[in-house]
Amino acid sequence: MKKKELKFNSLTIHGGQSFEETTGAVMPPIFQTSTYAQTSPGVHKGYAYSRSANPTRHALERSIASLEGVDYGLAFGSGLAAIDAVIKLLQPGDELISTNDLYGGTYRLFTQIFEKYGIKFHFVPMGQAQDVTQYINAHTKLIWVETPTNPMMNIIDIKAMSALAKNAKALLVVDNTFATPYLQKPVELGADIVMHSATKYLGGHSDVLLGCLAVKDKEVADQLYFIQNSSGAVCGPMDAFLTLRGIKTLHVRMARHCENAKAVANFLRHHAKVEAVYWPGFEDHPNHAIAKAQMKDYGGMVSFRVKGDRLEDAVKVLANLKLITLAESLGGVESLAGHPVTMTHASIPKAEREKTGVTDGLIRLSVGIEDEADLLKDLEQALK
Ligand code: P1T
Repeated sequence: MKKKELKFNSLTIHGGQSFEETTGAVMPPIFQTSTYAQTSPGVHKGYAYSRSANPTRHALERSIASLEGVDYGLAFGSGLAAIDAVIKLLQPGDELISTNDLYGGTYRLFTQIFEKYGIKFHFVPMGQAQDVTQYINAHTKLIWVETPTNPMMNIIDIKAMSALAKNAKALLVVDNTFATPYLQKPVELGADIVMHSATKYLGGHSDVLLGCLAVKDKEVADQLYFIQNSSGAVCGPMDAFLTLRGIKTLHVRMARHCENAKAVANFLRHHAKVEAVYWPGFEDHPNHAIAKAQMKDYGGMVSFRVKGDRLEDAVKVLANLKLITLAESLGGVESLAGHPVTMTHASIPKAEREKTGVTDGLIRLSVGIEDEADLLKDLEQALK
């Protein structure tokens, strides 16, 4: 059976993988080496120096490419390192259109690092694709989409954004961290590059920091490989190994994350101390129909606003949680709660974040795969 014909649940385990050649090891060994013996200058077995290529990293890069349905994968030391590589495709004077609701670290990288190199960023709501058209001009080189968005769980129509990008001859990049390829395949919907903070669901166990790119076209992949090797923000072999191990259970974990998040979203929605709940599975979510069309299920993330939207109430709820841990990050097997205003989105100016709904009373939950009843009990007692 050809690997390309495998279904997703088999690809997570076998995609791009084969037994290690010299020993038959079923799991890829952790090639903890910086360099490789050469028999004559430049004559080697495909590996010369681990910044350029490392077999464990390669195994992960092949896996991520196969999951996203493309030929090219690249792995970096963090999600932000992967994003950094993508933006280095641009030149001074180029413009990028990004969703205005996105991970605070991505916003900080765009505005505080790359703006000073002459790249112009437009942060715009992307809920309605036609609202983006007015920002497109001859300098537009890249459209940056995060969907579902962090933390407001907005849904962006990838197909519609792809049509806009193609018209503008710009690249469409989708940060697929929240959905993962289990739920959403951006390249099938027209994206050129898919980006992941593999620190989250792909790794899945909150024990590794890593970023990946899956790239459709060889020419773009070659440029990104040149940047990866030249800038050097690669991941280490141990981290590549841990991420590969995480990926092997991605489909099983994601199904359970989705189930538990649905239960949590419905519980919060009917709670007297909760003002609003943000989860794309609700039929009255503004882009529910698009979520339904482009995603297999609605993911493990749920955000909500405490009644009255006061900082002290949100802080009190967070401090009262017993099973759910107050921490940055998401996508691990354990449930985490975060306060975007003071944590993940603190680097976005108040006026900017409030436009998207990131206010003092907002709490973000990464719903883990514990027993649903225990999670609901913890939320109930914390809200009390
Ligand atoms: O943390 P790192 O692996 O560098 O990934 C950055 C990143 C990129 N894109 C999205 C959608 C993300 O959520 C993140 C990281 N986010 C968190 C740490 C967080 O708690 O939201």
